[in-house]
Amino acid sequence: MINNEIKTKLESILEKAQESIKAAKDMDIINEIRVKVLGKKGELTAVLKGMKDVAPEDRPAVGQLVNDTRAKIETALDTVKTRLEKAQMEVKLAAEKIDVTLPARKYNIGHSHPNTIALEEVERIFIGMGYEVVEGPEIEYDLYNFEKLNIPANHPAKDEQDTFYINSDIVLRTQTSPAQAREMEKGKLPIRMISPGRVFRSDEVDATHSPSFHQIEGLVVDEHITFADLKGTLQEFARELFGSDIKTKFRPHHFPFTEPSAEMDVSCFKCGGKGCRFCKGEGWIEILGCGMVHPHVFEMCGIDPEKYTGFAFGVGLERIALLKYEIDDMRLLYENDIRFLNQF
Ligand code: 2U9
Repeated sequence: MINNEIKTKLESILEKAQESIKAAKDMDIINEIRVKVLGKKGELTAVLKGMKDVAPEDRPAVGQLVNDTRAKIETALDTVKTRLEKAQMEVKLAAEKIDVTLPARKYNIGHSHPNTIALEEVERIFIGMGYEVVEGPEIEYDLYNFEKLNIPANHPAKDEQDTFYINSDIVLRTQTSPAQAREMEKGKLPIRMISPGRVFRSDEVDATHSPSFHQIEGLVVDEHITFADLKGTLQEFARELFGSDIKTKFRPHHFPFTEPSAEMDVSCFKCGGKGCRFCKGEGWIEILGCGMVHPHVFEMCGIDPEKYTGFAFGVGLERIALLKYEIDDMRLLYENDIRFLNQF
């Protein structure tokens, strides 16, 4: 009697389970059915717990019946599980379909800044003449930025208006010369170097000024270096940069760190020297400052001025970039507008 009751109960469990498995729409429902029927507190487990009331001789047959029912339900669950997973995968594959015939997305790699292009060009020219590129710190001791370059305490260039002071001993360098003074102090001679980098001056922003700009300075120190070496080198530099038919002109000037000092002009590469709007009718364009290193600078940097001579020069990188690419406002160089940069 009990056996029949159990048999009917098992058939009912199986039938109901198969029906709900068949109707299941997703894996959550399948898992719920598995717990509800086969779980620890499930319907089939409850039947097993009733085995104590079954006569011992009938227990194997009833046990077999429970196992068969469990196996049938598991098979049904697995079949639907496989079907649902397959359907899920098909939906996923359809949604993630890639059209390999679409053109690739354009990769924007940006553009070199005109300052960078000009710097690389200047470096290329001087490296070709055997110069080394040496960089120095942007925050400098007053000692290296001024004193060792023969700019004494009362010099106008030291005025608060021109220099950003961090404290009374430390400044944002106003020129890259301190990097050269440091190189001289190392005592390894001869020297043939250029020193490019950012410099700072307390200037108002306008079309030709900025509180932060870039310089390239050069320094040659050896025995028997003369003003003729300076002229030959800088003439060659100008020809490489602006064209082989360029003429150069040296005008006397004054810098505290060089003696004698000069400024170098190049013949206008737009009009060939006749005079045009670009050179403001002059036929000449000012390019750089230069001179023979002052003996006092040598002394302060530990070099014997009786044995060694040398020349130095300084050029504004922005000035070269503006001239070379015919840009009429320096501020354009600092806006980083890709439409501007793409033109060079
Ligand atoms: C040492 C000794 C001397 C570097 C020099 C200039 C002339 C010069 C200006 C160009 C435009 C600065 O950027 S600018 O405003 N520079 O005219 N610079 S000679 O002379 C040195 C450097 C280092 C030890």
